[in-house]
Amino acid sequence: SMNTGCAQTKKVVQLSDDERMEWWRDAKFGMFIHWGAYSIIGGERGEKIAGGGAEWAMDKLDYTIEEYEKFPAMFNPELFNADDWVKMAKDAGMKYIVITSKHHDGFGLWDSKVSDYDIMDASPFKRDIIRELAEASRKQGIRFGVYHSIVDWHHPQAQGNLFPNYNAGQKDQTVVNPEFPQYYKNYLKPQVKELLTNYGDIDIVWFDGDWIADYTTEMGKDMYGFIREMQPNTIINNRVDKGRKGMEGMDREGNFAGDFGTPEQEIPATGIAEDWEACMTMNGTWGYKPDDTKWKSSEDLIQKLVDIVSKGGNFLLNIGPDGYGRFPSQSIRRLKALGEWTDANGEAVYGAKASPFDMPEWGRYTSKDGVIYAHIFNWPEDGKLKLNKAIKLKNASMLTNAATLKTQSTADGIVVELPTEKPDSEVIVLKLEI
Ligand code: FUL
Repeated sequence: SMNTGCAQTKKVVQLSDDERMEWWRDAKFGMFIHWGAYSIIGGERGEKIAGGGAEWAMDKLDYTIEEYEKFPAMFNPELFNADDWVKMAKDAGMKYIVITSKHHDGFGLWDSKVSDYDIMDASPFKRDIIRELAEASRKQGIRFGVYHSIVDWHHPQAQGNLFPNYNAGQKDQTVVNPEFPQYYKNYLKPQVKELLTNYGDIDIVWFDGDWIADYTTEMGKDMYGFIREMQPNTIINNRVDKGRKGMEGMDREGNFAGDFGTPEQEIPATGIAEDWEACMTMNGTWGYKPDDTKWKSSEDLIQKLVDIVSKGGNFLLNIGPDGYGRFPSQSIRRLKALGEWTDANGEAVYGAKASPFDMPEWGRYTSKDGVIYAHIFNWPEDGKLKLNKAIKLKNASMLTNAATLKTQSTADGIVVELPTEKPDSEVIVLKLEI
């Protein structure tokens, strides 16, 4: 494979933490992609993975390593087109992509010299998926990152105690594979090095599997430094650190807990001072599972995006493409709705800050200098929208209609008179100039 040598030849300017995080803080909305050999198993014996997490098929369906290897050997997603995927993300209003370079099953989607268990050697596809997506992202002007699992069910030293073939199903989290440090040094780090040196800028490194008993705080610290040395300006999630899910342990002072928190399938009830990103599925599973029925509505997803931005976070919304390389049609429909909404209302999302006020019962606020945005989830029946008392209003209009809306001053604050009929949009946004 070709080594572009970018990291070696390009002069890299070391940014301050705030400068480094700036694009990410403004971006607000990204696409997560869970894709791998498990994407061709999704529907098989669906009831055994009924709880979601079809990407866990190897574990949940009790495959041995040898049994599972037949799936990479069949993984031949001839309909995959990186440009199409990136365009769908962009059109949905997403500013970055994070794809699984390797999930827990251990199968790599890039051309690896460290292992033969990769797309070039273990599958008939023989196209470097990470390279194609990295290049398409750069060409279309969106940021690119990789999800990389620390746990590796294909590697005898890194299966952890969740995989039933290791320690005969023991769930004791204190069990340690004494050889894990060898995997860390001779396999995991070299993998990460390939990803960080052969593909130009990797904007985000999103670790997972840090719960594995064998992974230590020292390794996390070492890994964080190792990556920043290769690419000083990349952004790393808090799961690089041992056992740091959600917001737990976020500590920008020590900086070792990573750069942002990763609440999973949940939106923290109130805003958090640290940087954070909520990752979420559109349905009930990360990996492809055609019999899944738990699809969130487009309206729900748009409101979740607004909710997250109003609390100062980012939204990483997942797609689980199928084994041919297609996004599920249900996902495509939702991406289109998100795109239409962000197209019309993006001003109230990108670069916006958390709400300075308590949550109103009709929806959410976001803010920018001199402007408050009111996102209406529940259209008031009498058409009167009560603003927070602290708002000193100069002008109110809808984002999609510049006409000034009438207002009344009351002892309780300003009331905006809305059109009696709710315009046809999942969330109507008012621009309040203050
Ligand atoms: C979890 C993983 O176990 C899931 O499979 C998924 O990748 C999610 C984002 O993180 O911890």
